Amino acid sequence: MTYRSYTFTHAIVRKPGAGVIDGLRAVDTGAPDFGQFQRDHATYISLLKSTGAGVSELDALDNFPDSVFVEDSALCLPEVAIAMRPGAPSRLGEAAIMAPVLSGYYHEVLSIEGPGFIDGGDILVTEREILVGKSARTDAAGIAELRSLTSRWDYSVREVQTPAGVLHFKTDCSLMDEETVLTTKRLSDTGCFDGYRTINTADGEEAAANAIRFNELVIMPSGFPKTADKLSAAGYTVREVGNTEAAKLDGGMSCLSLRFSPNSQ
Ligand code: CIR
Repeated sequence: MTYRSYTFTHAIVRKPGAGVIDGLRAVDTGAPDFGQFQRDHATYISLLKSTGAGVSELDALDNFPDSVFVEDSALCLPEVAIAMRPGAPSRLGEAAIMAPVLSGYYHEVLSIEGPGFIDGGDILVTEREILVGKSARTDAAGIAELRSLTSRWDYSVREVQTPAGVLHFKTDCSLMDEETVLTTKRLSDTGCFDGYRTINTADGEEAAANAIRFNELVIMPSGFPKTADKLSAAGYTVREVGNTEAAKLDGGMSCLSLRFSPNSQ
């Protein structure tokens, strides 16, 4: 398969544990329903698998309520996997647990050592660069360390700003193809996607921005019909997954997997 920033041979997911109901949230809208969370997670996994990718399903981690959101623990590039340094104290330990898993796929696994912090959810890898949003979880020192680690492979890391009150940069955007980003208007208005083609989420459907392009599919949360129609009209093959329970914990489609095509395989 030709490498593209949206074609993947593998994904890693982690089963939600019963403790997921204690996950972090910006606003408490009630505890997630564990059974519904599990059912939506199973649908998500079956969609990833339907594209032909190998999906590794890790066991739940009882001591880490947010560990179902595996994206934040690592960045997976074709050449290297890098364990992140999550900015929430309760999540810091998730990266060290993910690193040995990634060693099963990569010859080289590096780590952000600190003192800075960086969450995978703040990182958007496109064909031409790596955009990283500063946020409440990701700081300039974390971004600088990522820049230093990836310079060996000539990656260009660009620091941008996650909108105030938005958890992660990718809460508000997703890569659709080599030149197209699905984004909220509040994020595209910052100019960070100048030079890309952008598709804005429909008004009132900002929560649809956290979707994933995974091989031939665009996997998005259900309940955002106008944005789904826009994407279908633009030629994407859209699949919807219930996300009501993960959304109570500020999580969505990208957070639930690490997606990658390692060169070493
Ligand atoms: C957290 O606050 O860390 C989790 N409740 C949600 C993480 C969502 N992850 C992501 O956007 N990449």
